[in-house]
Amino acid sequence: LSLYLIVSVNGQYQISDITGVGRQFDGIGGLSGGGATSKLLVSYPEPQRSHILDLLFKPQYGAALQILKVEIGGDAQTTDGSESSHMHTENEENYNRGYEWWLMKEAKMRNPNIALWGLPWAFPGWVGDYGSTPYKNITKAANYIVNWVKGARDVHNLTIDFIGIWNERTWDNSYILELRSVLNQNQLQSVKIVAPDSIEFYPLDYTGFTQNASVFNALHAIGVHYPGTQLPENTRMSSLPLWSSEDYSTFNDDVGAGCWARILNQNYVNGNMTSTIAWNLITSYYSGLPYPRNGLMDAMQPWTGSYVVQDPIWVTAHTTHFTNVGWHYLKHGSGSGLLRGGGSYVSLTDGQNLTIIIETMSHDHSICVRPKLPAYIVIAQNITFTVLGSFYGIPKLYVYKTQFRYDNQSSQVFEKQDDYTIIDHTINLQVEPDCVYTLSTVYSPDRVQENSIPAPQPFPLPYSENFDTYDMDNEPKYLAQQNGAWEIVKTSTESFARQKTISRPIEWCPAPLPGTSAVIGDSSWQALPINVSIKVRSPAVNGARKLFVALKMSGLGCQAHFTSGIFLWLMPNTTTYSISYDLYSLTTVKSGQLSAPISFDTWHSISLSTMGNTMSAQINADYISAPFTGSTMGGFVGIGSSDYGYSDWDDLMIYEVP
Ligand code: 147
Repeated sequence: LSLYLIVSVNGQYQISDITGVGRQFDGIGGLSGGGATSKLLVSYPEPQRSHILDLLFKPQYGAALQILKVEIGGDAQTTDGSESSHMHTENEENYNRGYEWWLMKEAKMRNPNIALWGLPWAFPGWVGDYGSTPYKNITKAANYIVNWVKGARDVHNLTIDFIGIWNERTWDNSYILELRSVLNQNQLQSVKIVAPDSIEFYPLDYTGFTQNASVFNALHAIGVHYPGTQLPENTRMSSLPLWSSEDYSTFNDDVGAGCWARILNQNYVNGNMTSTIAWNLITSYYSGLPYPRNGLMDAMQPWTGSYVVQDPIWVTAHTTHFTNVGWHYLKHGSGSGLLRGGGSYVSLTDGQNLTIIIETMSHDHSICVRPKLPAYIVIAQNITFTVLGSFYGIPKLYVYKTQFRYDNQSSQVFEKQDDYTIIDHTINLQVEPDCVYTLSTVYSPDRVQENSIPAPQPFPLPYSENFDTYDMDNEPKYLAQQNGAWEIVKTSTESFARQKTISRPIEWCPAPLPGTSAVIGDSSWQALPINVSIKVRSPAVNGARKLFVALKMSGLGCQAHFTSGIFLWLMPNTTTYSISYDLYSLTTVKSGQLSAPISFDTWHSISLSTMGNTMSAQINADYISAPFTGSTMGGFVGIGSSDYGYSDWDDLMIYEVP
């Protein structure tokens, strides 16, 4: 008998607004960027691209996200690549680079109420007078960010709702005040500042941050990262909205979905946080880059249109289909709280409607990337809710259920159940571990079943790219810039890709690369022959000093110190070439002289291949061959430069293994 007592527990809870409601619900969002996480999405074929965007943004359809947060590109590596700045240099502005503008427009098209949010990771060097912080000249930095907000409005007709400071780096109170004042000077009073976007779990006490009354007044919300659902007591009681402004970052299997379900509820229950943003929105970066499958769903097959709708999408739906930003949570103990048998419940209302979300994620099935999750137990439980106040007369609720199973039975994911008829103002539920339930007066249709998703295929070979089919300033498809910014340049006679970052950015990575790089293809590629044409200007007009063409590039992201591969290096205006197995060219394994220099301002044809134990290169008319003794790891095809400066690239060919 005693055995039975410990496997199930009863709990009684009130759902009531008699003593008022809790904090305002500010929405669930996804983060595109930080960095380059949506790179492959934009080149998807139709109709798959539209299907995917529907799954992310269309109300009551898939994730139905309420917020889209994007990176404000800064030309430097920010996790899975670099995103282009709208001002590579102080004297130019361009609002047609990259894919975040496109993504924001697609999101708005599907949900005009979606909130938009911009946050920088890296900055172009000039913003900080070529130092390592953007706060050296706060007026310059504020103007740079406000330009991005104005570009969104004037070029794309997008209204930016929120703007941040500097992702996970120091904040500066005078910069926050300056940003507020430059926004106001530009009639952008409606653009709200969220800060500091720092990592909380160290743990950081934010009261010092908001003690300054003018800073407090300049802020709309405190945004913290990976809070593990907790905040220090004095921060948790702040009258400012508290947001988990980056969270999740977990492999998107059902444990990842469990993580997401648990934090979506418990960020409010434990931490008073009323908005949670998933890093990242969608896995649209090559596998082989850091944090694989950390998106709410995967779409990394633009060449086939293949994608996977993972369960974090449907966990999101449990909240977003049944709420709107501006609703209120019910208070702790009268609609929101922890469950006796483990797990949590939250209730939200607009004054009339009621939505209750229950999650019972077990410890091992809801571990997130960070911080460490303390041990706890979840057991089966009988839950009784007594419905009071404005909700007293509600006759029935729609019910949606997810149950993740780890016992060879199939999971149920966001399945509509029979309606629940409320008798005697009482709701009774028997709940197992690893479930999410939504009970709501709001109806949402059954989960959409995706049909005819194309099968995945390896990167298509042979592959050729002549950069002729783009508009000026477009970022070339499939070419995943890792540091720097590649854009299409069109002249009356030719069209090619140019790397356009000409000075060292204010980097975000702790151990940044000294130059530029971009990769394409597949992280498992071994022996491949490639051809590419290069052209470079003199350093006097910002040409790069040393270019590379690479095979087998691996160890990317912020780990540039560990990037290995076969790197063929060429020095413009000289006859010197060299080969190294690392991106920093620390160990030269072969070097020599060409019969003619890599002259400025003309195209040079380069080939590189490996076969068995031999690597070979052809540079114009010169042929080089050497034994290959480097890493056996596969990797991408890559191009780039040892420093910052223009480099031009054309006619890239990647052949099948002969
Ligand atoms: C965050 C970044 O803001 C994202 O761009 C992305 O890199 C994400 C990946 O999980 O992580 O930054 C963090 C990186 C490391 C830690 C915390 C946040 N950490 O090790 O505690």
